[in-house]
Amino acid sequence: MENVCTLLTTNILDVQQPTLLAQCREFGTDKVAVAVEKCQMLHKREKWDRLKTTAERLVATLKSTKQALPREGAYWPRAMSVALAYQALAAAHAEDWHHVARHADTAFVVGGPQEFVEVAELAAAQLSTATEEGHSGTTTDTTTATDNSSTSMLDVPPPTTAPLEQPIKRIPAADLEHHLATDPDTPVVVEGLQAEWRAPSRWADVTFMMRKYGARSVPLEFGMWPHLTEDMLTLREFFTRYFSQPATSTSSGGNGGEGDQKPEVAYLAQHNLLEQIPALQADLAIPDVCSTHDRSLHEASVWWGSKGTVTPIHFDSFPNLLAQVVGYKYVRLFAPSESSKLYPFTSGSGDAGDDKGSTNADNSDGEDDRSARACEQAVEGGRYAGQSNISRVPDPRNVDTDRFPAMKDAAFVEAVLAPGDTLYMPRSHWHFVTSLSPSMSVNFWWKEGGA
Ligand SMILES: O=C(O)CCC(=O)C(=O)O
Repeated sequence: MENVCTLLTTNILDVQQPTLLAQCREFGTDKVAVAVEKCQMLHKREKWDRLKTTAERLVATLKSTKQALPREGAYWPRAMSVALAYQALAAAHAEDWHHVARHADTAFVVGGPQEFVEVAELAAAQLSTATEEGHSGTTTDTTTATDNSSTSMLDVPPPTTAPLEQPIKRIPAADLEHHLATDPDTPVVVEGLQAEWRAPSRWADVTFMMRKYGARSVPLEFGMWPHLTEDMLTLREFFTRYFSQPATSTSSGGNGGEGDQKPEVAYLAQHNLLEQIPALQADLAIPDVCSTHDRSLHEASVWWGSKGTVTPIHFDSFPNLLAQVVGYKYVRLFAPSESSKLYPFTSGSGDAGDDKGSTNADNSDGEDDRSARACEQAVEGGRYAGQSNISRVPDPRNVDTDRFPAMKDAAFVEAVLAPGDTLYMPRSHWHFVTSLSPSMSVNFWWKEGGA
C-alpha cells in the first residue's frame, strides 16, 4: 500500500498536478481547477470516502465534456490522469485493489504517465496474494480469480474457407531480408519468423493468461465496424467471455458498462499492450528486419479479439509485419495503384470521398447516409482518428457493386494467416483484415532511413 500511495502521490500527482492547474488557469477551465483543488484538500485531510466521490464526479465530468475541453498540451489526458490518480488513492486506502488496478490501467490507456503501469502491477500483485491466501480482496470482477479449469486456444481447429483466388506468395523467414532488399513492394507471408517466441504457446493458454494478467484492464472495441462502442474490461472478463466460451449476446448496442450484455465481437485493437504489460515483451522478439542501420521500429501493437473482428480497408504509411500468434485471420491487400477503385472515406466530409468511382445517387439511401455518418464518427473518435485513408467498402469479399462499381476491378492478393505466419505489408498497401477464429496478433511498423 505504501508503495502504491508513494507512486501516486510523489511520482504522479506532484508532477502532473501543478502543470494541470497552470493549464486550467491558461484555458479558463475553472470548474476542473476547483474540483482538483478539492481533491487535493481531501487528500491532505485523509478524507478518503469524500475523495472517492469527488474524484469520481471529476472523472465523469471530464468524460462527458471531453469534446469541449482544450486539446492542447495533453490537457485532457493530464486532467483524467490526475482525477484517476485520486480515485486510485482512495481505493488503495480502502484496500480495494481491483479498483486501484482498474483506475491505474485506465489512466495509462488515456495517455497518463508510465508510472501508472507500476501502480497497476502492484495492485494486481496484491490481488493475486489475496487470492492465494484464500480471500479475493474487494473485487467487483464478474468472474472468479480461482478458475482451475484449463482452456487452450491451441485446440482451435483451422477454419474452413473458400480456396484463395490470389494467394500471397510464401517465403521462409531466412529469405525476408533478401525480399525486402529486392522486392519491397510485394507482400509476402513469412513462415517461421516466430520459431523462437514463447507467445504462441503462452498466449494460447487462456487459463495461464487469466491467472497471470487477469486483473489488468484493457480498452476494447465492441460490435462491428463502423458501429463500434468502446469500454475497458479486465483481461479475466475479456478472456472468459471471448476466448473460453460462446459470447452472451449478438446485440451491438449497450454502453458497455459492467453487467451489460456484451456484443459477440470484441477487439483489443492496435493497443500498446507491450508497454502496458511489459512482461509480455519477453514472449516475443522484435524481428531483426525492423531495426537495422537504415530501419527503426516505429511502433509495436497488439491485436487480440474474438472471431469476427473487422479491420476495414485502410493503409498505413509504414512498412509492417503482422505476426499471427494464435488463431486465424483472413487478409486482403490492394496495391496503392488501386486506390481510385477503393472509395476512400475522407474524414470530416461525411461523404464517399472519391468522386471518381462513387455514384452519389446512392446517398439518397438512408442506410448509406447512416453508414457514412457512422464511419465519420468511428474515424474521428476511434483508432482511426487522424487517418483519412479508409475505404467506405465495408467488406471487399461481399461488395455492393451498385454502390461501389469500380471495386470489382480492384486487383488484390489474399491470405489466410495461421498461427506462426507473419504477413509483410509494404507501406501504403491497403489492407482488410478479419478474424476467422478467436485470434491474437502483434504487428511491427518500422521507419525507413535510420533512427
Ligand atoms: O489485424 C488486424 O485486425 C489489423 C492489422 C493492421 O491493420 C495492421 O497491422 O496494420
